[in-house]
Amino acid sequence: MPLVEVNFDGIVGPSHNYAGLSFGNLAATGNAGKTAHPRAAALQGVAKMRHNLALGLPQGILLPHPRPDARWLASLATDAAHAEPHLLAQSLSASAMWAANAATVSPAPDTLDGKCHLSAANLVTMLHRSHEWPETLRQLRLAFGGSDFVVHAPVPAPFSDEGAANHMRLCERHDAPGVGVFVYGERGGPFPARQHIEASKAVARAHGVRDTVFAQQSEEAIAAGAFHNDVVAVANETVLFAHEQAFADKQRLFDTLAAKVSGFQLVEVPAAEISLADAIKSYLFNAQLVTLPTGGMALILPTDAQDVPAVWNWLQTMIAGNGPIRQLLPVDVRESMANGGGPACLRLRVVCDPGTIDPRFMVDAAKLDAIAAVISAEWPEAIEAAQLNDLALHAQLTKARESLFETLNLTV
Ligand code: SUG
Repeated sequence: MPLVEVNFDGIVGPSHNYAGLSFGNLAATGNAGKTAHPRAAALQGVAKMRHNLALGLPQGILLPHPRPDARWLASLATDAAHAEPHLLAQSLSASAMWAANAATVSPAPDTLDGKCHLSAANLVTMLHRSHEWPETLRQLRLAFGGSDFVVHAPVPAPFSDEGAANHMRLCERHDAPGVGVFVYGERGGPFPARQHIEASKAVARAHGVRDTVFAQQSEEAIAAGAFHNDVVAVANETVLFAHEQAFADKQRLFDTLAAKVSGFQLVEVPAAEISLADAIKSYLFNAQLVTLPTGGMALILPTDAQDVPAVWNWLQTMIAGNGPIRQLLPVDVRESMANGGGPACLRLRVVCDPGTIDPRFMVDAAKLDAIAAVISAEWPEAIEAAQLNDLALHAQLTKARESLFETLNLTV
């Protein structure tokens, strides 16, 4: 079976809420305290997967983490019944839904040992995300337990790593050797730079990536709210789609890629046409740029991009031209978007033979129906900020997750 790109979407967990925990993520802090709708959020995620399956794209899943995270609270010598509200909120986030932050992936054609390497991200910059990695690692070791894969534990603190959200791969075709572009940050104005260059270098070394490029995110992008590179740039095969202000030294990056990648195509959006602020509000770059089985590339982008006239007009002009991106396919992921997570945040890309993945982590339309039935029956309809300390709600969250795992024949 040839190597293909499989997208693993994080199923939105039943604790999805707006606690405003991510400093530097303008949507998340701007929506702090609003009522969240976990059931609708998770069904939006399932609808996106159905949409992508219907395009003929193979689809996988990663599963919600236990919330509140009792193991993490125990490591702080407390529990959900006694934790102070600020700690309880940190233990309840459904942030594992953003699977692009689960790991960095280097497919087999790029690595010295010819295996596909995955490194779980430590996510140490944000407290609510810093305790994701043990469950992420457990799931990755199950899903990618076969001999074609090597799954690595995270890089140690303090070198912060946010996974594939700061990594791009350019190649002639998915199954051909590619260049791993590791994007790191140094400064972000008032906001933290979440990807440390030492973490990127350690991951590249651990994976044995033959061809690497290290590129710095621009300070202005992070300061404008691009807390991850995938908020201002996305790559697929030979194409890099990026905002003019995404990188600190864009010319060096573009020249390097042009020299390394045969057929390299840059689709750059000028700041004069779409400001960084509009790019971040619309999340047009936080799109899944995919090669369709029928040929040509499509941009699966949030419906929010339609609401920003400068963005939608620019996209219409792009499509009318003769560039490599031939279709715009909007998907509604508004509940996730309100926490700063678009279509690309919700998925982890793995180029592999789908037959080598634990089948419990692969989905088809029938399995998505079964997942949607559990979500509809068990996910809370709404979670308000004042409910976060409700022990009955916590019991519901645990039961909902257990039902999903049972349906998928997985152990919690
Ligand atoms: O880490 N939001 C996430 C959004 C992650 C988006 N992922 C990518 N760009 N790949 C974050 O900032 C908000 C959670 C809260 O505030 O409760 C949050 O974690």
